[in-house]
Amino acid sequence: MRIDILSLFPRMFEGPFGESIVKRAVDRGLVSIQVHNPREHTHDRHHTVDDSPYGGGDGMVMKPEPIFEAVESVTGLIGREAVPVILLTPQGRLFSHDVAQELSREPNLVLVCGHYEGVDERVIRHLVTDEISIGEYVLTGGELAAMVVVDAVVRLLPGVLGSEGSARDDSYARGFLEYPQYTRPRVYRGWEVPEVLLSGNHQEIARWRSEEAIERTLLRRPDLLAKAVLSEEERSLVDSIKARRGFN
Ligand code: 6GU
Repeated sequence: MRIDILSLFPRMFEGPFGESIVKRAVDRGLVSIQVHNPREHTHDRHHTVDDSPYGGGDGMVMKPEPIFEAVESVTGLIGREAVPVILLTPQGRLFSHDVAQELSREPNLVLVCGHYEGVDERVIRHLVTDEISIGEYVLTGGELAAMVVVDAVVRLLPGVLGSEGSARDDSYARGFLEYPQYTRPRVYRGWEVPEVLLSGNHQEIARWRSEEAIERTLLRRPDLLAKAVLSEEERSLVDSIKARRGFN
């Protein structure tokens, strides 16, 4: 996959993409991530990227020309049509595991980080193909949101997660929250690891984990369970946990 990001603050990406799993994915050639500054696509002496809004009002609006030209230079490099151009904005559709999976199937993504009071509407109407928000709060810009999207998408790419875990088993992919995990020591400050995990009985361990995951999901996120696709065994576990815990 190739990801191109347009941002007025390219250095913000150095930390998150220069560490850990995303960095390793880049180093192994599983993904290429390029950050471009629209300011380099201005033609005036002051490299102007924003201006006051027509009609008046507070704040500044990102001008269309540097964004169009930056995106066109990128899509020109890729040399193909129909590349998704995604604006990160609180106006967008809500990001989720499903959206991450959808994006992970694309060979190319262009992410545009919005700033100031917004982006000239012609960018949205005639250049952008999708708008994404990462949650119901307002950030100072789209950069952190772009990092979140890239992180969630890259870990789904084939080969990125090795023995550290399989994306297929993600709690959100299965519709459950995760079961509790423990590691050594067996007793820490008097708190013991659940006996079943030391039993060596893999069938019992698997059942305990399913029960814990289901119980936790029932308590914290019943909405997830409502849309989870359950095996017959999981369905009967859900019913027995509900009965035991007094859920209806
Ligand atoms: Cl994508 N951008 C900004 N500025 N704020 C946000 C957001 C994006 N998603 C949630 N809040």
